[in-house]
Amino acid sequence: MVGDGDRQELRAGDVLATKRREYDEDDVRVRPGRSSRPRTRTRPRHADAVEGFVIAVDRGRYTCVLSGAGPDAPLVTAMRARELGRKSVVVGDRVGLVGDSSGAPGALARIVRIAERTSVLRRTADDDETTAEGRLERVVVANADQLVIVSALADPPPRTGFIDRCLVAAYDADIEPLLCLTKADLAGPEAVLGYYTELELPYVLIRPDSDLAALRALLAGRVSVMVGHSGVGKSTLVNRLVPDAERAVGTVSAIGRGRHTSTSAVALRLPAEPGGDTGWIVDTPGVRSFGLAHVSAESLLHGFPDLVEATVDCPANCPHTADEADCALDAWVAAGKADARRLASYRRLLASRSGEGDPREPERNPGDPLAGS
Ligand SMILES: Nc1nc2c(ncn2[C@@H]2O[C@H](COP(=O)(O)OP(=O)(O)OP(=O)(O)O)[C@@H](O)[C@H]2O)c(=O)[nH]1
Ligand SMILES: [Mg+2]
Repeated sequence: MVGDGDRQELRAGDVLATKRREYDEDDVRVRPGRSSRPRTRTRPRHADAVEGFVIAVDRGRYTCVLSGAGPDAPLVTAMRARELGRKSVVVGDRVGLVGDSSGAPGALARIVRIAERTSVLRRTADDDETTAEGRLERVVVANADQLVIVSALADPPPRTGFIDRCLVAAYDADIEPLLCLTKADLAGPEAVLGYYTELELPYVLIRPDSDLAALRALLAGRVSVMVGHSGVGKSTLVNRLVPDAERAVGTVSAIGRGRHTSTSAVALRLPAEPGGDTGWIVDTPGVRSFGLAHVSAESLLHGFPDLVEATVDCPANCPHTADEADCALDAWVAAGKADARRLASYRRLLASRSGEGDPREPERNPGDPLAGS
């Protein structure tokens, strides 16, 4: 929303342009028309702001790289300017910086504006929008192009319900999903890939000795964010992709849960591919669940492109639940057009939003390995 201050400033700019035209006839030809002039939210006193990209956030300090700066340029530490109000700044944000942006030791810049975000990946602590926890919405990362859903094939076992939730979040945020199956040395991918047959979901398989060329090609020139349970190998992978990343790597305990080794999101610059742009990979802390309270019931279906087509045959306002006799999804699955487990997963998600289902293990689907344990 444009605040009053901004509107005034736009008007002031318009007057200035008109006046200048009186003095310089050439100006009329070169200046773009009024309507095509880009609207700017720049406050005059920050006309000197430089653009930065937020790569880490830690206790009110934001680490940024200046746009256009090479990999060896110093990092800029910044704080938020008061005028940002309550707007949060997250990893991936493109910001305007004023003050000392030299990156010299002890230098502190100020973030005076946040560029409009091209995407916002959100999650809530749980699914329940009626509780404080459920409403607590976290922005995981801004401006990501790709969501790398990292799932181990064993230790911890894959949870298709979790992957399904990440897919919902990706489609909801308009971020392309990529399934990254790690620990392929410990178990085969057949069960997980079989579950997603109808989806044409891009995927990569990772083992400790695998060549990462295919993954590097998919990451080149884009901002990708990794999400996954603790212990699935996100930081291990980042360390392989970015040789000087030095991300801490944890051990997976006997019960198959990692220890949340990484504690905050950090964006790392990927080595440039020959002739290509550099890209960024965001390592995030492991999450236990991916709450979707912020996603409307209708939007949930967008995470299930293999089912969505069937719903044109549903009655108006069909809730798509199992007890809705005329829901077209059952016939669609019976005709072999989608996997019955995907429909069950979708309905479990619907149920979890209305407070049904098992809140402790919302992401475990019955067909998953070790699902019964
Ligand atoms: N066998 C095998 N082990 C792996 C592989 N990738 C990672 N690991 C191990 O899995 C454990 C956890 O790896 P991390 O990279 O710390 O996992 P993470 O996803 O970053 O975990 P959090 O930071 O807690 O979210 C480490 O002991 C790794 O050595 C793999 O491909 N195969
Ligand atoms: Mg980690």
